[in-house]
Amino acid sequence: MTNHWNDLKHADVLMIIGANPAENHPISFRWILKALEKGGKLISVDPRFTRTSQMANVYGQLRSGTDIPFIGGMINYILENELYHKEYVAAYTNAAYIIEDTYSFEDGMFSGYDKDKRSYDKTKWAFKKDEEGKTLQDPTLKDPNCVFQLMKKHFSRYDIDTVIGVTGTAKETYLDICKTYASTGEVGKAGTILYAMGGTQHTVGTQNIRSYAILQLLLGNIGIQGGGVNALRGESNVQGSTDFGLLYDNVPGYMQVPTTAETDFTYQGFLDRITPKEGYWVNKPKFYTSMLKSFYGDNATKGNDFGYDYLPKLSAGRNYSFMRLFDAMYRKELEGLLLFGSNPAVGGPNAGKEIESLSNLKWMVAVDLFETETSSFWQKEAGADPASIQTEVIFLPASSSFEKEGSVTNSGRWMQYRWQAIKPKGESKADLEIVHMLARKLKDMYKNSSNPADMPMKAMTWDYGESDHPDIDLVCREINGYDMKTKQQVKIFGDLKDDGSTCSGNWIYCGFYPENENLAKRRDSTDEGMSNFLNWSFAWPANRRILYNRASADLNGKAWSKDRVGIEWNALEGKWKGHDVPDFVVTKGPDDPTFIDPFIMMAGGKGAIFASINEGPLPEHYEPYENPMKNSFSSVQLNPAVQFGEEEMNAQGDVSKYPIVATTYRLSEHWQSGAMTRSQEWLAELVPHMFVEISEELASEKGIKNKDKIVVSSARGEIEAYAMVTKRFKPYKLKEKTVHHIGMPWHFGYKGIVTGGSANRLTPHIGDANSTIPEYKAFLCDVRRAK
Ligand SMILES: Nc1nc2c(c(=O)[nH]1)N[C@H]1C(S)=C(S)[C@@H](COP(=O)(O)OP(=O)(O)OC[C@H]3O[C@@H](n4cnc5c(=O)[nH]c(N)nc54)[C@H](O)[C@@H]3O)O[C@H]1N2
Ligand SMILES: Nc1nc2c(c(=O)[nH]1)N[C@H]1C(S)=C(S)[C@@H](COP(=O)(O)OP(=O)(O)OC[C@H]3O[C@@H](n4cnc5c(=O)[nH]c(N)nc54)[C@H](O)[C@@H]3O)O[C@H]1N2
Ligand SMILES: [Mo]
Repeated sequence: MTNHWNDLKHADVLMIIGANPAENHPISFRWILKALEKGGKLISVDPRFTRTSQMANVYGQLRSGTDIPFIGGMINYILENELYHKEYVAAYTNAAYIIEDTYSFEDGMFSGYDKDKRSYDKTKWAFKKDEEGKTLQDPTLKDPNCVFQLMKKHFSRYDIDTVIGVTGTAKETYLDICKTYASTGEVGKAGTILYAMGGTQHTVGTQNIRSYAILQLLLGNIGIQGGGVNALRGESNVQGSTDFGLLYDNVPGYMQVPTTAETDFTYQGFLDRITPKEGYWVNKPKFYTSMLKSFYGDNATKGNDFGYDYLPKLSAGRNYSFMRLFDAMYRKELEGLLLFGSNPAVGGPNAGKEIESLSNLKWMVAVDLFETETSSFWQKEAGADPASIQTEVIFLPASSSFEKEGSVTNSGRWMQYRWQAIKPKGESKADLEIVHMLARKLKDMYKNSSNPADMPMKAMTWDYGESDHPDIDLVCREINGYDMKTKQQVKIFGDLKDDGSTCSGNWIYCGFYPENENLAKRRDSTDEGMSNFLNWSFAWPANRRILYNRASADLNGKAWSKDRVGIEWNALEGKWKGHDVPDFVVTKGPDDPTFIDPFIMMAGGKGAIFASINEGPLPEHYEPYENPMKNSFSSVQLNPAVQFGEEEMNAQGDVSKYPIVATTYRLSEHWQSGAMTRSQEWLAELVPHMFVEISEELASEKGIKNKDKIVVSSARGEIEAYAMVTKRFKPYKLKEKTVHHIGMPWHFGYKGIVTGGSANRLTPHIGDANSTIPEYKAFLCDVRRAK
């Protein structure tokens, strides 16, 4: 989230697209209700009428996989009717930047495409620079090669009739949504966008979110109270784990993992590659070196490049995301797997094939609260022949969240400490204890080795106490960072150094533990204004509650709205004041020539309307991997930058055989792969069966009645489920034809008190061109009555 949960109450209009917080983030919904109580308007955009839709003033139905046309049409409406926030767009975004003449866009393709690699040469879309290396700009936004004009041209193709022919939305509803949301472009108004998996789990997932960001920049909705692009994160610590390098190509603090490419042979070469020439990221070497110091302590010296060579390197050009790891298992390239709290036999895409992959492992260690479908994939009940599976499975019982201490970070980037509530049951241990014991054991085993390959293990510092229970306070101090000589805690990331004199495990959390107080433990609920609660816990970065808050004020530093002051320049006192922690030195006024623009992490400090990611600098619609119709916007059917994995894993269904569009979603009563909730009597009783929601029209076409047993089939497999005949789905009237749409939860498996077919037996093994998140939300299937 650029903003945070409590801040939602300040919005004039909230658009929830690709998320269903009333059911999946129910506690948060109180802040949304507070906005509505004050007269705010709620828009819900979802293929299915949800409990969130039920609370909305306007509900827009769209076919799964058509968010870019939906938002693209809104962008076009706003540009055509000049409803954007003109001063904001011109000053705070890269709308004025001039693009090189090598940029072009024709029939769905940008310039610079390499067909064999399925990738683009992004230098073709570069900003045009003058001799001094400064980006050329046209503040009048009239130059035909400036971002504003290129964007205008690009989205002019997203006219309302073409859009609704693709999304299937009713025209009056669509116009109502355009008008209602565009009203937040007025100076002083605030609109927020909330999204989650309905937006991301697509082959165009990243561009879906880019389209929300462009819309928000046009309306001047970023950096202000009640605005933002707000990702409703998933499990309680999904935000925290991503911050700490969960993704395969990230180390903590959103920095890159080195690769085997030539540029990365030396630390300096690597730093040169990953450090941009402008924006706050110029400080990356300070953050990276401080991180290496936290990893290797005194074994990281200037002479050995701070232990850079100890870091494992990614094979250049290889992708190590979730699906690609299963591909590698399928090809028998992986021997072993450590599984900490994960149940891919139910939660993974094309789960049938992923289970086959598991059987190619020599060993697997599952660390979990329960024996899941994954840790027992070799059993008869899973449809396997145990005698033929050689994988050795070791199960380690884990303790649950209530049985251990530590912090979790919520979607609003608030790091909140949780104390242990009860002692662990039986022999179960906290994940941190398991990792701690393993690390200590490994270090002991390697301590006398002289093999250079063992140096990383030998050089690693692991000073969290001698007992099996690590001292979390020491972990916290190291995450924050300290001066290597004095051992004084660092106060802010601005104090980190690239000469090895400081350490910090994660620069974005630097400052949560200054001196002797762990701010994640703070619980002062005094609101000093605008619900930012600056003394409650700690928000990264630097306890800032709203990112890019410079944009909450105009060029002169005056708040756009007196009811919604983030920060404001106080000329009398010569400093920025307000209700948040400013993004910059507080005494630097708006007239200071060295003043940084609001989007401090970006080149030139400008919000990126134009941003070069893998499939292009502007979002363009491509149909999902499996789709019911020809792309109306170009002759290019699938996102041209999507990479294919193992061929045998990604069977593709054709519309002639599988004519129905399907999506998957969550229920309040169940949690994820269901391991936890299907083992819990009360929740199991509330939703005891796998079901599929189908429209009345489809039901009558197929001769299916409510509660009938049906079979749902896709190119990957089939499952049985009960039919729930509902008005929540309607057939979609698209340009060429009418298509049926169904939806189903993905919480079921064969373990636990209640069991049922797993939706992921049906889903495809293909994902987004940037993040590789699987396309769980749009695929083709067919339904029939079970015999
Ligand atoms: N009770 C409960 N709460 C949970 C979870 C749980 O399992 N149970 N899981 C947690 C986790 S890890 C996560 S990530 C979050 C996820 O939270 P959400 O993203 O809210 O979860 P979903 O229900 O998967 O998807 C949201 C909506 O997207 C819609 N959708 C499907 N396709 C499209 C599309 O193409 N475009 C648009 N705009 N919408 C589409 C679906 O119909 C659905 O209503 O929830 C968290 N909260
Ligand atoms: N079709 C479809 N598939 C999806 C999605 C979808 O929308 N549609 N959503 C995707 C998303 S967003 C997500 S996040 C994934 C989730 O996929 P998984 O992470 O595989 O699913 P969970 O059920 O959350 O698995 C968590 C496991 O952790 C265990 N556990 C709970 N607490 C602890 C603990 O403290 N320590 C340890 N070691 N174990 C613990 C639980 O018992 C459970 O077995 O699924 C994805 N799969
Ligand atoms: Mo998630």
